[in-house]
Amino acid sequence: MEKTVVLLKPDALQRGLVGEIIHRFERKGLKLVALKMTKASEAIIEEHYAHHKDKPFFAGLKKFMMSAPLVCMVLEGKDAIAVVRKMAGVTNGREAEYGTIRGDFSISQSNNIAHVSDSEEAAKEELHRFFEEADLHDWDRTISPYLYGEDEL
Ligand code: FUP
Repeated sequence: MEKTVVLLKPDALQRGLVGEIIHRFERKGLKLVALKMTKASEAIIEEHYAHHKDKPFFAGLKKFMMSAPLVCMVLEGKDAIAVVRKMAGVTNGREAEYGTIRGDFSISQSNNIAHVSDSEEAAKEELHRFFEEADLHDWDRTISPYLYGEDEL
């Protein structure tokens, strides 16, 4: 099964939305395999958003991402990367569809509640960037046969 990384940003933590968002992922059927809080260093944020480092909004983005701990999780499931991207909605909260996390909770392009992996390559890199091997839990979810068809498992 595919793994994807979600980082709940400081606005999610400050606004008390962490439980609501994890609840959405759990109800969807995604399996939580890692969950932790971490205060991101400047170096980690610069690496994570390296593709934006010359943009005018970069200093503000960095300040925002370091203003409170991040709630970091790894979710597992069939096509988890695409499923979680769809649940998050597009980057700009003002344009994100209602029913998505950003569409329901954000009115901003920068303070948009969550970062989610956007490709297999990004998911692998982010997993190594934000997690240690010991953070990952390979637990047996007994209800999996009820969440997926036999051919999907
Ligand atoms: P995403 O893949 O959805 O995280 O989106 P991007 O890589 O385009 O953006 C990364 C972060 O930069 C997002 F959290 C939003 C922020 N950003 C801005 O603040 N202003 C912009 O014009 C574009 C992105």
